[in-house]
Amino acid sequence: MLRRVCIALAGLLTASGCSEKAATDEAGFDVLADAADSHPEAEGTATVRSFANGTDVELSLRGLRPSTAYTAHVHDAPCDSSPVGGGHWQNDPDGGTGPDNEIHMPFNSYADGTAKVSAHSRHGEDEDMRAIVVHVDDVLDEYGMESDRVLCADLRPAG
Ligand SMILES: [Cu+2]
Repeated sequence: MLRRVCIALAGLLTASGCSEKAATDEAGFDVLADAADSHPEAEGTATVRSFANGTDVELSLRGLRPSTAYTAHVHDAPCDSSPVGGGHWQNDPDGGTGPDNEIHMPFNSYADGTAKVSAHSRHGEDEDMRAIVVHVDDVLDEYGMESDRVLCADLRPAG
């Protein structure tokens, strides 16, 4: 689901009002087939607000395994790509894999299986921010998972 809004207060919109514009993407997460056994109830939403000089990401998740370590990243391809979501989005393709060039969101779920995650990047809107992928590490063997990718949310329509 894609929603773009120009942030402007009604009645205060001026000719330059859209210079403050932000692009907001709201997307729902889908459980990946390989994670259906380990995460049968997982769901949630991703909200990405991109400004000229920064991007805010918020994740709201439910149905995760309790008190478990996860990592989410902004990815550079749609959820129907192979592998799911492609690779990590990078601000600069030659800039390396550090958190200043990618958007990394390591987090732990709460005991009730929920998680609230927020991250900020100093890099602004980029059409190559295509998906958010949530990874888990420590249940792969237990469930015979071939991939650590659990959930994916498309930030933009494919194509
Ligand atoms: Cu990732």
